[in-house]
Amino acid sequence: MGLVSAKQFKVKQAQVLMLGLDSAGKSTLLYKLKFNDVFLTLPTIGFNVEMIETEENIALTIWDVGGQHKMRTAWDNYLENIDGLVYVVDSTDKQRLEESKKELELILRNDNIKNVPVVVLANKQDLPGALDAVEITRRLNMKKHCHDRNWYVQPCCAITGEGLSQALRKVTSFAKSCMKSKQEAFTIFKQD
Ligand SMILES: Nc1nc2c(ncn2[C@@H]2O[C@H](COP(=O)(O)OP(=O)(O)O)[C@@H](O)[C@H]2O)c(=O)[nH]1
Ligand SMILES: [Mg+2]
Repeated sequence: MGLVSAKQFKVKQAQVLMLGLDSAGKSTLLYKLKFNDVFLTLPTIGFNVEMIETEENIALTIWDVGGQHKMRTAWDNYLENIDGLVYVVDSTDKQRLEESKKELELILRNDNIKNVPVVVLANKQDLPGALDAVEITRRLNMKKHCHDRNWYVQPCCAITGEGLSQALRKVTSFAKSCMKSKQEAFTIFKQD
């Protein structure tokens, strides 16, 4: 039997959903974050899930859900009770950024993720012609669609890991404040 330290009991669990079009790099990002390694990925059927421990007494359970067209209708099923949304875009795929924006708009309209913070990962920054964070912010119309929640656009590369520690820090702090406001709302609800 292993000993469990008091510290471990204090670790909070945050649920983070990772979405984005197929081939944006979601699964590569998930495994880079978890194992600090690059794996050969196949198109995700269903989902992958990994728990990532952070330095701030919070463990993120990250759900990576398949992004192919036929699977996007299932995204709704994963939107309940999440503390953060990570939305991944391929920063070089200018043709599909419009499609990606529309999918993000659809998700954000869902009542289940009202006020849930969003971190956009502008992935594949290692490739020539990758759009920067300012341009991705503009093309996804973030200021309009996310005016009612915390949001951030982080440029990154899933292969080298560039930008991922900043992304993880942002997701963690957003998820923490999301959990805190849910807890406060619950306490007020109980008092009423
Ligand atoms: N050059 C480059 N390729 C990447 C990057 N991230 C993912 N890829 C590649 O993009 C392809 C799709 O990645 P995958 O993780 O399966 O995308 P998913 O469908 O969103 O899960 C794979 O060939 C990855 O190796 C990146 O940051 N840079
Ligand atoms: Mg995948």
